[in-house]
Amino acid sequence: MATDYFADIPTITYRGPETDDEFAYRWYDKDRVVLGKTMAEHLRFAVCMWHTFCWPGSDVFGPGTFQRPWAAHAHTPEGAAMKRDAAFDFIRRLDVPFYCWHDVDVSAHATNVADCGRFFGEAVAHLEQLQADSGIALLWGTANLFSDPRYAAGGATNPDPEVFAWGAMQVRAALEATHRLGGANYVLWGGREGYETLVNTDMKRELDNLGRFLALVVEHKHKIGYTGAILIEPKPFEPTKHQYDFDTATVYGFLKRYGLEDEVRVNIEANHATLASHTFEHEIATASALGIFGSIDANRGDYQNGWDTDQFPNSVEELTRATLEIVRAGGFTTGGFNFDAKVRRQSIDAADLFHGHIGGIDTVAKSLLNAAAIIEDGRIDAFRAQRYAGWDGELGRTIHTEGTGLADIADLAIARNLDPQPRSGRQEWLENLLNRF
Ligand code: XUL
Ligand code: CO
Repeated sequence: MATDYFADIPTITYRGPETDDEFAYRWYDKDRVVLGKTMAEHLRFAVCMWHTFCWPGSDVFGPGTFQRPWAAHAHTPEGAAMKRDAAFDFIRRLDVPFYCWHDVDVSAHATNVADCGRFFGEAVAHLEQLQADSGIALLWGTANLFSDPRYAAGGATNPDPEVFAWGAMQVRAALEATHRLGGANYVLWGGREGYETLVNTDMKRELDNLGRFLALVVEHKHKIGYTGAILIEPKPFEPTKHQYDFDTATVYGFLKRYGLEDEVRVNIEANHATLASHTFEHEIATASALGIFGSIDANRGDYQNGWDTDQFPNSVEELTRATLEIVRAGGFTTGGFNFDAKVRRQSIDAADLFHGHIGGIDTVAKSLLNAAAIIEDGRIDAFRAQRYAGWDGELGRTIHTEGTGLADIADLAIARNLDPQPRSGRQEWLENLLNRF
């Protein structure tokens, strides 16, 4: 079963900002060198399997609106293969280097352990072939421990240890498949690792079980010799009322508690950051400061709706601030920009999938150029450096010297008769400067 669903769409190439071509990049010029690396190396774009090839265009008030040729059969092994072929055809035409999956996105639908193993095994063998033929690589794999009704009360945090064990079965298979396919990262998003009400929830036990699960994943990673990064994707709520991986800082506290802060990093999603009442760049800067920055799920929310709308990013201004933090953090190592984004329910055509991705890619690419210009200009970073310059001086160093106590510093303030004066933070001037880019 093959499909020519995308046959009318040409391969997307860079044509520059003046082009009228709707199937071209205006800013993403993959071989252009920016701050010492090509744009492709900086941005490491990935297409996600779930929104782009699995989601039917349904919402809570109505069924799917899309008529993808593979959709009606995707629960069967033949239909799942057709979906995988279509996905690689799409990614090849988009000319991006990576893709991402959940186990259930690429596999036929299984209801028992035997089919689970068989269907997923077939899928992975096929993906290995598709990757080899196309040169498209796996940015990350993950296991879906939230859609099947058996996960209604969570995966690792389920009150029933049999569900924990089912989850272990799925995650072992997905982690080993990620290893086999050369995936750069393995992601855990705790979709239902949280609670609806404390009336029925033993939080301490659930947190300990989640910590146990993560420790087992890390241990297995080392056992099989997988060298990619393990990433947790924070999200404050949705689908559960309260999720344990609320935001980057909460995840860090959790990792510290279970001794995993050197083993696990974060996959930061823009829309999850805004749901947690943070800016996207706040989450990136937090991860960078704590040494756990991993990867990005690129999308945007809606400032009026306040739920996870997963739209394609389209604000160069917002993305510039985020990209600046990524560059300041030293850029990606294993991570990249995965489009965890979906076209709207009325955008039913094959072309719409391209327009969504082209717009998102160009928005991020233009933002990288802006961030590079800001860094090359140097005035903002120079202001920041000068603002903290005292910490490189004698007093700053003394405060940080091992053995200096609170009383020593207090005595010093008295002895020197210190009288520190407020200085302008120059926010308006800096914001004006930023806007010029
Ligand atoms: C859900 C979400 C997931 C993860 C992978 O909000 O972002 O798609 O990225 O499980
Ligand atoms: Co995501």
